Amino acid sequence: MTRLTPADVSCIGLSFLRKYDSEFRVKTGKSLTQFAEYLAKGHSLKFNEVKVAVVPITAGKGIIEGFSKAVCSTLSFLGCDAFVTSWSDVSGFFEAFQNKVDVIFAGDDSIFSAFNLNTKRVIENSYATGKAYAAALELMVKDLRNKEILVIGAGRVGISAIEYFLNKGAKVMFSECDPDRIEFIKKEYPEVIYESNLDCALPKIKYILLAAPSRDLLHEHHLTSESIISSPAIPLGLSESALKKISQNNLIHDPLQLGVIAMLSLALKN
Ligand code: 2YG
Repeated sequence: MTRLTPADVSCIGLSFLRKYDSEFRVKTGKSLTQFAEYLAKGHSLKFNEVKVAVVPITAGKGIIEGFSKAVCSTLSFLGCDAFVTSWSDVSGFFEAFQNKVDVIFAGDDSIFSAFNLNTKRVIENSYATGKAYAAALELMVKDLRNKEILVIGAGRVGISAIEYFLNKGAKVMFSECDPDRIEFIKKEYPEVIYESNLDCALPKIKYILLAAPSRDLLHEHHLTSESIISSPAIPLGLSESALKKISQNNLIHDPLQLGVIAMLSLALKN
């Protein structure tokens, strides 16, 4: 699983999020708040009535400077009463319970999750991120029915996105280098077509969900000006020439925000 760096998250504050929100609206037609409600299948989520604690976790490789603050800023931007606990780990959970929060966000090196203390629902970041980036691609493509979508990377994020696309009637192809993952997808999702060679699949497939965390995976010959790319993967797998080839309004990519928004939305939806 990709581990974010302080450089990935240090910029994520309220003014940055305001700019990100307006760019997201141009690309998808929805604000981040409207997107959160879209993910909750239209349930109106009263974010300003939700109290959230973000608990820093020192386990394993330890705290990522700025990570909890970035999560907190994203949640505050949606209107939640969000704070980072003064204490970390179990003490931080204790502090969250003392403050009678509705949701706790916390992440170690393996799992980053939202815990809804009222409904006992737990939403893991990879699952939520896959849904978020699939839904963002759907909004940019407008209608997924019978559209060909290529999912690059069949890890937890890619699988979550594949399920979203299948539920929406899309024709899904996937690309993956790990043989065990390839076998898993062929067995669990037989209707999903394996593309062994990106140079054959692209640029004929215009809609791409890029969930493989590798640099320079896609180059200009893989894309056209009509390519639409939704990329949760860190680092972004487009080469300089590929980035120049596509319209910036046809690319959705961020290190953390959409995943956090989807975690909250899915944790709250009843
Ligand atoms: O509390 C802290 O500061 C650290 N224990 C957080 C560690 C998070 C590790 N996980 C990641 O960096 C990413 N999987 C987070 C989500 C990335 C979304 N694209």
